[in-house]
Amino acid sequence: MAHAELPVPTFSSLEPVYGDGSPLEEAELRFQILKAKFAEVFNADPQVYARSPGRVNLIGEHIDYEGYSVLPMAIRQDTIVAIRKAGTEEPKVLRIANVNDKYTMCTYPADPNQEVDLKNHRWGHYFLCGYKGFYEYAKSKGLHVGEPLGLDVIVDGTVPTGSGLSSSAAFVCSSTIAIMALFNINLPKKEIAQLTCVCERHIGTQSGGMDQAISVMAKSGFAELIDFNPIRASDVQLPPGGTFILAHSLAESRKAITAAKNYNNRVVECRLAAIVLAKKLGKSSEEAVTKVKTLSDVEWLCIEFAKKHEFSDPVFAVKELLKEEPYTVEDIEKIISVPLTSIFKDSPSSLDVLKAAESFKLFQRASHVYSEAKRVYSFRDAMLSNHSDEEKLQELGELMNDSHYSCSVLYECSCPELEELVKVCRDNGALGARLTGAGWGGCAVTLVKDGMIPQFILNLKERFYQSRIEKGVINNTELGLYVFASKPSSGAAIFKF
Ligand code: NG1
Repeated sequence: MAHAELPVPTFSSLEPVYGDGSPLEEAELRFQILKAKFAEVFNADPQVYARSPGRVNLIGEHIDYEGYSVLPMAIRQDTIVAIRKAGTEEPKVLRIANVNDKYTMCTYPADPNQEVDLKNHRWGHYFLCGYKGFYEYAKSKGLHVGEPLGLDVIVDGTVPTGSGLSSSAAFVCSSTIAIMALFNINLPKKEIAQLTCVCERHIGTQSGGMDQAISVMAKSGFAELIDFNPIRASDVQLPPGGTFILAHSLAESRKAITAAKNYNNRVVECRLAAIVLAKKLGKSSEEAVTKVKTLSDVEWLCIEFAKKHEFSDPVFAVKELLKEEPYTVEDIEKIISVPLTSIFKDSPSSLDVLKAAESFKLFQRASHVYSEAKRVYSFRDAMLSNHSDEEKLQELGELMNDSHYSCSVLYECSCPELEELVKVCRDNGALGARLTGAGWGGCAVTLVKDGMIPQFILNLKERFYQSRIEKGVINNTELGLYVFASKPSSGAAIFKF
């Protein structure tokens, strides 16, 4: 059976996930601490544990929500959720604690219909996303899971937060899977990937499904080409001789909090670009507004247009039909004859975007999305080609550099710290370097020849981190948390001991 058709695996020991040697020892210690913390806080043992990893996206940025394929791999850092059903005494509550005392206990009523309070962001909200999503799923499938119960939960996460490595998806996926396991429900991984993507939208970001898909479906040793609608994962083997190094820019990317200006803003800009293109390519206003949701919906129209001019690239249509200057609300409404507020009337987070934005860069965003979508396939093709490993690594590096340029200049999701870091990586021999994840802070991923790794990390330390260590931004001893080599790791798992 295909990997994605299988349920999330359940293990009674840690080896199948954490391997042996020091990773296993480290995991054993984490589980011991979790168990002890559970006893201390709730005076009981957890009934079940679930873990789900963070990820690094190698290429394909800000295109998953436009329906395009992406190419991430799971990293070894993960989130573990330990859980048990609490007593039946009233009031029933969700008590969510963390092994790290920095995250104080969050308490919520055991009510799956409660809204997530987006104006007061709390770390426990991500668990609530999984809790709500689980009950919505059960209801939609007519599953009898009984009256909502109180739950006791302890969380342990090693994915650095705000780093573009998807600590949020690791948390939402491990929470959802832990709750499901508590109710003895398991599903094919591709369905859990879809379900957890819907869960995470309760946090107020209009996410695509990349992070949850790779966190749930990853396979040790492989990156995955993830396709959407329907979700699919195909294994991609990275060429030998090169390693992906992750380096944190030390600027925190706070996606949920800055959504109206950054992440959701770009989702809205892409939708508007798609609607304007549809209108310019002959669709009626009504059809454009009701049927066109993403740039992938109008790609075929753009290609038809390009072909009439003896081109085949949808970017040709973008260049011919959209202006480079930002569009005001009035500019767009004049073209499509529909008020923007009515297009987004059912999406409060999009209405927040309209309130926060003065104008929209449709040309730049559409150019990024179509060109980045193409780079994902070029990246995959480079790996499958019969070129030498050396040539393959060069090609991958160049595509990563092109992707970064597009993210930085056309999509404007970089920041000064990431720009500096990417430059330092390239100046010190990286084959390619780019921001990874949503951007506006967080990590860069850089491809480095194996033989150069120790010297490369040393140079990064000297040329990027040293001044920050001196300013007290980070501690010398913590450097390993901010720069590390990463091999493709395995996906979500359940533990019952
Ligand atoms: P981060 O912020 O790196 O976890 C976000 C989205 C992805 C994708 C990338 C940009 C969530 C959970 N994840 O990732 O779906 O759109 O940005 O490629 O919102």
